[in-house]
Amino acid sequence: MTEQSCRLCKGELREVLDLGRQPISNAFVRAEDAAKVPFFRLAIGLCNSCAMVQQLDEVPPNQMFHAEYPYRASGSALIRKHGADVAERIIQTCPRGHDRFVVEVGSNDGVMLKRLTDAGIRHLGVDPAAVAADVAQTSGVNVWKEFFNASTATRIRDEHGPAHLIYSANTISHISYLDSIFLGVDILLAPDGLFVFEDRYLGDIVNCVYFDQIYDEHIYLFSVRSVQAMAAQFGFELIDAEHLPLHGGSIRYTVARAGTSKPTAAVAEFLVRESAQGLAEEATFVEFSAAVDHIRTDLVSLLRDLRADGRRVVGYGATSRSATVMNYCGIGPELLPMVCDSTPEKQGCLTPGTKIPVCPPESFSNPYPDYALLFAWNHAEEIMAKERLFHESGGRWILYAPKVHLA
Ligand code: DWN
Ligand code: ZN
Repeated sequence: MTEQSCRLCKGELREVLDLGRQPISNAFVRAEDAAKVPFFRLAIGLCNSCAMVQQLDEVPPNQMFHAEYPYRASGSALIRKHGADVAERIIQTCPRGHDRFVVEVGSNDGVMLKRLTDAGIRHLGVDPAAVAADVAQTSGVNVWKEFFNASTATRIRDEHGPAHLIYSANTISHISYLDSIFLGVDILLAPDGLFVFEDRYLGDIVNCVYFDQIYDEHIYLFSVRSVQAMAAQFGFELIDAEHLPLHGGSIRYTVARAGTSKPTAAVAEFLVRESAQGLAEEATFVEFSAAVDHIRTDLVSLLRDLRADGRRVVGYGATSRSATVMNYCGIGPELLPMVCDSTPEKQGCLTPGTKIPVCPPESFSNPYPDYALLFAWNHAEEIMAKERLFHESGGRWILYAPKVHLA
């Protein structure tokens, strides 16, 4: 189903980038099931009216976010620390002895809510990824294993009362039916409550050519302008926007009921920067598309040259994003014999579409390759520290954005 009009404002959508036929990015399956992995056309469009960048084709949510969804938020030190920081901030805003109810949409394995549990703050996580939710429940977190929408919100409110804070990280942009999300927020949120969500930032994606942030799960690529328009459309107001260094650059959006809070200066400042960057201009994406193509040409020729020289190259981090890179560039086992990853649920499986074996991290040093293509670049600091012996023994990291380079 190809969207021609904006999912939010029904404005005209203009296609600005086509990354071709792509698999479901987290469809890590055993070899015998690899041929069954569904594909779709990965292309994005820019809305003429509200500037929302969004997928043109769409994968059904239950095919992406099913019970065995393999991503584990606690799988990196970066996200564990971020979860702790967010929880600490929430705890600071909860005056002792006051009853506060916090709902997290997309709570995954409880990396943030675990801390609220320990602090005795009333909370509820909502996440359809049942196996990840089981991990959260085991650590005492309250979770409902389902999708958040208007009907879930109604039942939460009936059972727990209004929420003072609805928080979400890297989830709201993954949901196409945002009208039901905002209706749910309207039903569940206390009159002076806040809806706070964090998502990768279009400004950084365009600026640093992070084209791998475009994959099935990322229905929308938010900008401050498009989020402001979206909130207003549903009777809310964007009152703050805070840049975070996560995942190559993210924004924490704070939304309140319209007219209940005065927006901070940050919102206006971002809008000025975005119009200077041309984030609502088609020409910006023509340039972006050319830069993406350039990366593909350079990366494939580098991998081919290294193979011709008899060098051994492997992948590091079987991220969701790596599916976009490998399938768009046509990188298969002949160029990359394996990808190592620390997520047990991915090990022993094949990468979606390109069918490269995913191996445990121990296999990385047994023996070290000559080069490692770092798909988990957003965790570069942790990974490079962990694998410093690779570099000390002459190994080189290959990175591909904003340009292909070695480290
Ligand atoms: O938006 C999303 C982000 C938040 O998480 C989701 N749509 C899905 C997921 O995206 P991702 O798979 O690109 O996430 P990460 O956090 O970039 O994935 C890191 C991958 O790297 C994981 O599979 C684990 C692996 N890893 C590793 O093998 N060794 C990570 C670290 C830190 C390591 O040391
Ligand atoms: Zn629109």
